[in-house]
Amino acid sequence: MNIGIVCYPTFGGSGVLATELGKALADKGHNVHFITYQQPVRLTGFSANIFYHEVRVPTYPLFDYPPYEAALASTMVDVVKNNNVDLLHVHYAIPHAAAAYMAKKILLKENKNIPVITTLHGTDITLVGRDKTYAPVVAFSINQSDAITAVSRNLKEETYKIFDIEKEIEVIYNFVDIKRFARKPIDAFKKVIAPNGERIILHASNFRKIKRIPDVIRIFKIINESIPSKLLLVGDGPERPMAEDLCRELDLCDDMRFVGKQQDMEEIFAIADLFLLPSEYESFGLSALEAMAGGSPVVASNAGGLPEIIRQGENGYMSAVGNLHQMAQYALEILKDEDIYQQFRVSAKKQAERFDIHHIVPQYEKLYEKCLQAFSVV
Ligand code: GMT
Repeated sequence: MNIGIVCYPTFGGSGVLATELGKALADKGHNVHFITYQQPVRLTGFSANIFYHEVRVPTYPLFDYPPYEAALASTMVDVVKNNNVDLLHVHYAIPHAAAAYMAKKILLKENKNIPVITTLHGTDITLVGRDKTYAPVVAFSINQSDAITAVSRNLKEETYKIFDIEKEIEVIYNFVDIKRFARKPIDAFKKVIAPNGERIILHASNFRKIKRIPDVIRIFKIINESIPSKLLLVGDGPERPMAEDLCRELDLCDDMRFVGKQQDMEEIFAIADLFLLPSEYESFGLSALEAMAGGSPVVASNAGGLPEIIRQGENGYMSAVGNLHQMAQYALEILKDEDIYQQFRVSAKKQAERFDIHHIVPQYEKLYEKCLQAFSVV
């Protein structure tokens, strides 16, 4: 198949997932055309079946806001026409589903009818999408998609609650490449972060409000008062300056390290002892799954789709959003006893295997085939 993939190329989970999906499809022999405004961060190395098409968004003195959506739709049309693309799979509804709808209509005029598949990832529905600034376009363009997928049951239910969706939403869970994440820790790296063998607590995110970064730091403070530990913070975003202030205010700077955006997350997950994700909402929590694949138990909020991947008391623990004290106690329960800790590690890896790339990618292929078949019958 020739597949066009549209996504955000940045460090967000939706772009990571879309890129990993494209790479996996290319490994299986499909031709994959990435259509993005920058090279996706996880699109590294050469693959004979992968093509990258940059969306250029020219500026003009008249434009306070360059029309990205029009540029994207036009690039989709161009890529589809010139590369015999069979279908377009767009990740994150805003504005990708609307741009795909526009591209589809233009292509139809030229007698090319191709399916558009939209994968909903989270805030494109629950936060940004539901805002009335975007909602009518989001609802319309999702309904115009030929197939809709959501990354968790929770997100599917939320989508039906928030919008009037006339079609079936299929749940296809996010995935992880178990083989890649099941790495031995690099001792030298571990020593830099925890020179005296302290426990390494990890949080990785885009540092947005929804991630509740102050909770991460305050949970760590309670842990740190009980056991020698270090907090490793990966990623960057609007909450970072506040987080640095809080670290100084709580006198934690010697035990916390901000390492910014990182490419080789598998090396970071490998040295972590526990992953913290106390978010306000997570449709899925891809970073938690990747942490589990690396053998880290997860302590998180019980928001959104997190209960679909975390098993209470087996591979991690969940508490109500904002219940810092309980989350810290759960983390200590896991970390204080080596036998318990090892059981959680084994269980975390086992759970991650259920979401292995080899189980999930075929579900997308099946959906593509179903869509193409429906189109060939028409
Ligand atoms: O919605 C966001 O915050 C951004 C989005 C992204 O692009 O990273 O994250 C969402 O998609 C991820 C991949 O499917 C999920 O793992 C995240 O849970 C989800 N984030 C939220 O729902 C907050």
